[in-house]
Amino acid sequence: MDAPTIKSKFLTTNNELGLVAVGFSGGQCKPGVDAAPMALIESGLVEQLRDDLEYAIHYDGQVHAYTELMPAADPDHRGMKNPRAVSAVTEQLSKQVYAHAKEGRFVLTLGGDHSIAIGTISGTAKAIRERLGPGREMAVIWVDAHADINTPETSESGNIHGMPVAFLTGLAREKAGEPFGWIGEDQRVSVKKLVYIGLRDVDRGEKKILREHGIKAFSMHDVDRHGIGKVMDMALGWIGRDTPIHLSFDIDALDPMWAPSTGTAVRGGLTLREGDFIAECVHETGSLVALDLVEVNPSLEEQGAAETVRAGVSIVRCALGDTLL
Ligand SMILES: [Mn+2]
Repeated sequence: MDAPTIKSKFLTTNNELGLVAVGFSGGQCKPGVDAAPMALIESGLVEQLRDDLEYAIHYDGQVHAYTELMPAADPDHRGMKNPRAVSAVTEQLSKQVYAHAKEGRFVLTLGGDHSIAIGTISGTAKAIRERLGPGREMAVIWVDAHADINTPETSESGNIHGMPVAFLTGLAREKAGEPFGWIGEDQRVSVKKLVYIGLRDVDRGEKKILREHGIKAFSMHDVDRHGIGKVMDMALGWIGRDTPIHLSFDIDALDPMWAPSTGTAVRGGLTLREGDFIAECVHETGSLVALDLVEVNPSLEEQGAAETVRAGVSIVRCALGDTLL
């Protein structure tokens, strides 16, 4: 048998993977995205990661809906919808992800809407700081049609799945006692360590935020101009070789031709191969420590649901080391 390939230089062991399945849809208004983890698992994802890619998988066997954490009442706060529910879920998820990451495991989280990244990224950021030392900061690659960096004040919809990056970078903050007051400094990431790929539906207020903070972003315009190969060279060059990477992949980054069954589909997106290529390149760095796959909603499209799930499985496999040859 071949010697196992190096999966990530920042993991304690070469092949340990913590899997967290999050059936939560409260960061936006359309039901169904909570069914994605089960659809992905039923399509054989776990067996493929174990048998084909040789991961030892730590999975508690449940899709977490966190119903026990749901507040009896959840009125809007700073215009945010379901603020206490999203806060409670992400705070708990942050602990689950942290528990895997501090053991030196790769952490794979299957969402759920993109608000759950408040939990996943805060969890890995804290664990990486503790494991590698205070000067060592994690980078985030956010692959998405949207920037998800609205503050509660710039958001027009109030849906928190459009705000996770603002809370994770500290551009949006809350005090102790407010819903997102639990997010500590050691759980945040710097705007300088954030890279976007695939953007094409960015709100006016978000464009201002991206410009004012000098945030590195490769839109579909950049993909068209340079090709995905050059874009990945530039994106990974910005991050540097010796930095752990958390990849947060929103399936709506793909064009609806390949991933139609998602809550906020936008035409003019990445091809399936471009999405896979991004995941392959990030894997090849040997620096990937965590992956989120979010916003697959199997209930929206009768025809397209299966292919959207298949696209999601493909992205995960590529990010975890699958290769064409
Ligand atoms: Mn998103």
